Amino acid sequence: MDVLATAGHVDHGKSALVRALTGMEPDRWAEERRRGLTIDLGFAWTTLPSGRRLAVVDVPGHERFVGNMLAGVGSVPAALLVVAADDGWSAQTAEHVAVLDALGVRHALLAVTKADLADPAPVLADVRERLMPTSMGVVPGVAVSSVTGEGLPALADGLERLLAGLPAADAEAPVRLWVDRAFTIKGAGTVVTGTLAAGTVATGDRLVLGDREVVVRGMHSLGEPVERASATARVALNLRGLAVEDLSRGDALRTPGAFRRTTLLDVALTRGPEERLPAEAVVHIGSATVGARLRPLDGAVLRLRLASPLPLRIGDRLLLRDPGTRRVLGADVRDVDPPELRRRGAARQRAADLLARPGAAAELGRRRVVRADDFAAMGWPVPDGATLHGRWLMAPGLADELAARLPRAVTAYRKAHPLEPGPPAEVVRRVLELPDPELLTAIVRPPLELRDGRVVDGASALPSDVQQAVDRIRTSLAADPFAAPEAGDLTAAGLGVRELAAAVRSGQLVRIAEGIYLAPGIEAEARLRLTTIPQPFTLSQARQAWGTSRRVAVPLMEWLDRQGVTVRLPDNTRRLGT
Ligand SMILES: Nc1nc2c(ncn2[C@@H]2O[C@H](COP(=O)(O)OP(=O)(O)OP(=O)(O)O)[C@@H](O)[C@H]2O)c(=O)[nH]1
Ligand SMILES: [Mg+2]
Repeated sequence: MDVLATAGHVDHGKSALVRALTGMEPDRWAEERRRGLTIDLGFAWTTLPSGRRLAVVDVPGHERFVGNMLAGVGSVPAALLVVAADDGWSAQTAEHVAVLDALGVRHALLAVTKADLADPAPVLADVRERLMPTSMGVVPGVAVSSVTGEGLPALADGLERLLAGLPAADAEAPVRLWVDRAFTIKGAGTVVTGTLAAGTVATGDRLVLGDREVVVRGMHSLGEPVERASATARVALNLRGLAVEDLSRGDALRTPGAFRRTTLLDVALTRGPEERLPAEAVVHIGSATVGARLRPLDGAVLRLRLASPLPLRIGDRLLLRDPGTRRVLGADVRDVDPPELRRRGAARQRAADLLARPGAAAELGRRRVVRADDFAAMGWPVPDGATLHGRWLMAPGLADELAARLPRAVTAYRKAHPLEPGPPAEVVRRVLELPDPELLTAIVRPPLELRDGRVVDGASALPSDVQQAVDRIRTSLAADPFAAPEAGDLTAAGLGVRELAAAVRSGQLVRIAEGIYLAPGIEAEARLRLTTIPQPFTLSQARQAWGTSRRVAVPLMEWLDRQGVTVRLPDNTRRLGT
């Protein structure tokens, strides 16, 4: 199916033409039919001679209802511009064309109506010329009369050609259905309608609205029940889990996780600005309308702060409208999660960066590490060379760079904390400025290892049960540094000769003599206590200063002699060495 919207000045015959083309009444409200004036969007459809199905969103031309017009054209890829032969190019012709141009609509057909009332040729020529510099470029035109039926076959023909030239919509893309109507149907509940511009919706699908989940209970397309519909399509969804009061025009039903809602974004104007920008404007996308504060960064680049969040992606086209002057500008979303700009000159630099269209690789480089789903939801593809680690996407080369930095960081930590086997993962995470310790698995490489929540040198690190036993011994030695564990305690803790040797190699214990193990730093502690007693001293005096038994004191004294900490005198007493 294809979908297009009408456009054009009030009373130029848009609805009459839709009626003549489809046989359906686009003016849904009694008030509209009574006044002969379209107020809100109308919907009609037909099958063209080729069999092609076409849905038409009929918009109001009256200047007061331009907001409704904007909601109608926001999601359609093509337009049917209607100009009356007896009136020609008019105020809302110009306004609607400016809107289509700002939205970047490239496919259009011109219908000059009321050909039974005036010669359509001059209007055809004039309007086609005025369209030339817009996004629509060279637009084919047909003269029609909805009263006599003249030109209707040529119109159908022109539509066939227009639709055949439309690029195919992406049926695999995530869904963002901008709601244009919400109502209740007795017995069915809440129903919303919209133009599906991309993606596929099927009954049973889970979608999100704001941060609520809803389920598609049933759906219709062009008045018929369907199981699924792919873009481009008009759809009516019957939703479970939602009251009609919870919804309104401008809400978006989205594939869960596929879009991020944002209130701050950077955009680049499609053109200009030729005049000073207003400080505030209304942002239109799809059927949504949100107030925004404009902060020009430099040239055509602006930062927008929205009054309420919108689900936006990089590459989205927005329409900025100043309701006072009715001026419209097109703007492309360049970043939905922009950095703060604090330094002097940061705004100008940011504008230059965005105008250079950095691309996904540069963007990831700037962010270093980002949640993969978040990056995709911003609208970026996965750049070449990026690496995925669990839920995280890392910039090309970053893991290698951090892995190369890590050994020095571990060595520095161990120097500062000689009693620990290595830095805790959380410390390393902070030092490397990573958002999640999970990422360390990508960065800790041999001989370093992640063990028991720490980054350790695999060559000297202990198996975790041994490490735990050693930790217990070290804890008791911290309380009483000279109370070397008894042989039985070591055996009970599972520490045999090999394990103890490994603990000594890793610098966590000091072997004083066979079966006597103390903590590193014992030398300084022993010396300190010996300075408190008269020199020279006996073994027994040293033992008392250390508060230990002969089992420990005898080998420790000899070990200290060997280290030169103490000097043995001929009478078997000792003094401290120099
Ligand atoms: N003679 C003649 N009258 C027409 C033709 N098309 C529309 N009209 C008349 O023009 C008037 C306005 O037509 P509509 O179709 O309601 O115009 P519109 O563009 O939909 O107007 P809005 O929706 O209010 O912007 C109606 O009285 C129509 O009957 C035509 O081809 N020939
Ligand atoms: Mg109308």
